[in-house]
Amino acid sequence: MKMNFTRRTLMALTVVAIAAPVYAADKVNLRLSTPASETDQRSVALAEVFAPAVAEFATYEPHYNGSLIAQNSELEAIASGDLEMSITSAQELAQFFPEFSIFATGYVHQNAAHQVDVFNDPLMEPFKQKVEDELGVKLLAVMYLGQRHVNLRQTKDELAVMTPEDLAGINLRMPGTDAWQFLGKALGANPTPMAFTEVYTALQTGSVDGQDNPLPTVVDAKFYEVTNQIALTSHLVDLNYVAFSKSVWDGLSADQQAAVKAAAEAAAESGRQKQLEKEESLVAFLKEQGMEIYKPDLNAFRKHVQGQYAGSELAASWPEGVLDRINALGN
Ligand code: KDO
Repeated sequence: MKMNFTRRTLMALTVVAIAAPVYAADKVNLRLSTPASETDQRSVALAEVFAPAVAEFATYEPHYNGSLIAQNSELEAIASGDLEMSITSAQELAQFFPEFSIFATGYVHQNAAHQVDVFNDPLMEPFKQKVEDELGVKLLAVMYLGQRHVNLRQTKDELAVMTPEDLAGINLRMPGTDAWQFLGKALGANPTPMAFTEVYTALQTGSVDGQDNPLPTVVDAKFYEVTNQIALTSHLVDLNYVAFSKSVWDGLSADQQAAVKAAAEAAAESGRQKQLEKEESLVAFLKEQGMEIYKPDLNAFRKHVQGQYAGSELAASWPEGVLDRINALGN
């Protein structure tokens, strides 16, 4: 865990980053690191929409599958000037700023449009400002990852997941930060921390019983080859932010900054629409692959998950009134 990564260390790293912005030839070189694959819709959107829109003054150099920086270490890399961009998560940000766990809480965001409304609402300003001031990272746009569901090796005959009680003792891989682990427990499972790039093999060998991710990720990462069922828990309408180095940003002209922001927003919108389409269409594909896909008792899951967060240490870090404001922006 990086909770001991103190604010003072962050400030020091930010100063280093300010002193050494990364430029390639006379264009800014923007290295992006992500655990996602090249074919993931967020990667595709950045390569096809973001990169050409900034090509006049920037080169875009993406690194996929965690090949440059390991999952959950990208923000530190940006802070220390070793990376210019990432597709970060609220869970990762919560390692530094616990209040970000509010955006990583089960059954809070209602859908993709709600995520955008929350991201653009004034309620986000203090969150964004803190990340910028203390980590040297600008959050440019919100990307839609999708509705996360429980995806298991067991067949439905072996284990039908209707309520959180059915997940008791199930080793559910969750990414390795506190906010993720909390969510896994809140679902009723036994969460096992693991990097995304290790999940396929862990499912194949049975070292975990399952994992949670949106349907497009289950397909992109081919998890359907090594699992048998998906219980449509929709426990997290998951998001990522386009994270950008503040020191690089500060070296750009006002026009270039505007172009970078607009390009990130356009890429996010393009990726969001494609991801939504995929969530719809992939149910049929996954069924054709032999996956059993069904709806559990959503009220039971929602009630259990919300009950776990209420009064928790995570909830104690949420600024007063923010949850109500998020809810008010929903349906
Ligand atoms: C994952 O590790 O399950 C996760 O879906 C978490 C997300 O925040 C994000 O890091 C994502 O992986 C990667 O981009 C790979 O899709």
